[in-house]
Amino acid sequence: MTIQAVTSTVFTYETDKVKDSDGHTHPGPLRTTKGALLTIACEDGTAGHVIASPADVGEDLLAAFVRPVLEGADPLRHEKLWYELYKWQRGSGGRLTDRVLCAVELALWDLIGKRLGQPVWKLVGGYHDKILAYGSTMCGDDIENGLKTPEDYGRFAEWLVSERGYKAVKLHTWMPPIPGAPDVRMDYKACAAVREAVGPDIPLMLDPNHWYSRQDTLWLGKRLEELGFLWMEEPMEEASISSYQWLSSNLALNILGPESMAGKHWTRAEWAAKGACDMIRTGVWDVGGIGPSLKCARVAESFGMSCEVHGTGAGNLAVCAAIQNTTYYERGLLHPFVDYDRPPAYLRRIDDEMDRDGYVHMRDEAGLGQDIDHDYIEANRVA
Ligand code: LLH
Ligand code: MG
Repeated sequence: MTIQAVTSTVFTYETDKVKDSDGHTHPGPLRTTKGALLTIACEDGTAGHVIASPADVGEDLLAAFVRPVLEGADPLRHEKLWYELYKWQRGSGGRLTDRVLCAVELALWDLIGKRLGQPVWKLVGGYHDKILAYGSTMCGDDIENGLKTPEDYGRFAEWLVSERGYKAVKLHTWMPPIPGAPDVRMDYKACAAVREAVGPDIPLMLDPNHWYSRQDTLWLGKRLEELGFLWMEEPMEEASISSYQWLSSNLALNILGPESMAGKHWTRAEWAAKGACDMIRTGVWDVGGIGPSLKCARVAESFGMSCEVHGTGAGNLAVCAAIQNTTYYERGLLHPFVDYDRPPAYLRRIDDEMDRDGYVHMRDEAGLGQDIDHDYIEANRVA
């Protein structure tokens, strides 16, 4: 079986979310936006799919890099195909990003799963058949009764735990361009309000502004230790490994990283070797797919660390389920005014339905486990 065609279908759908000028997601008025369906198909009609951002699967990228590697190839040789694409990155002038690599790799895994009649999470490890999710909030905002005040965070966290069943919660606090942000003291107040609201037994994590100074970060980290937080992630520029070595040696609190730092599993290995973190971060869209995420997990395992997966969706869920050394699946981003459990129009159900006890159960369906509404996409495709 060989790959015959790689295509991208751009479509429109309605969303109630907006991105601010710094790229953080918040609730917003209903508006029309665009998504893309990447399809990798074999000559016998077997096809793998993934939903991606149109910019990551543009026709120019498919023509220049993806089709020359994939067309005519055996999809089961995924590691070889990943390497061939990866090697294009250096000479691509920055066009072939890790997100492009990820989109292609996820569609390839979906194809492999469908071809073999097996779920991807089992093919790549199959350690957990269910995984606890943590409720991951959106960043702070200036919306009345949204996530504007520490008390808003406390109220929302209490709802997440007592009404929705989450067994752990992570706060994203206020970041520019929200007026007054960033402010470590406000961050601390939000964390204290959440601890007060959920009690001492619920694990809590913090993902604050990413450009704090060493001193602000240390001050906040010491307060989080007092509040019994499980981890803090990305409080400083991640390119400065020395800053994270310094931070980790000055705090008992777990530091999780790197999340947004380039370099895939190679960077994660450097962080582990240099003692810059206590837990390793990966995420399929950050490191170029499921394959490199599994390598990050093996690096973490070799250093006796957990590997905590960044972000939501079928690919990240498959990694969480595949590996032994992880704690949670990140479910979000959540906000009092957003119904996370309602699928977008292009899906028949969300990828990560969660039960009342806070578990996401893995499905026994072939492929990645996304339930894509192909009729909707066809009816709403952009010419
Ligand atoms: O800045 C944001 O909106 C969040 O930090 C976001 O990137 C989120 O995905 C994250 O970092 N989760 O851990
Ligand atoms: Mg993060």
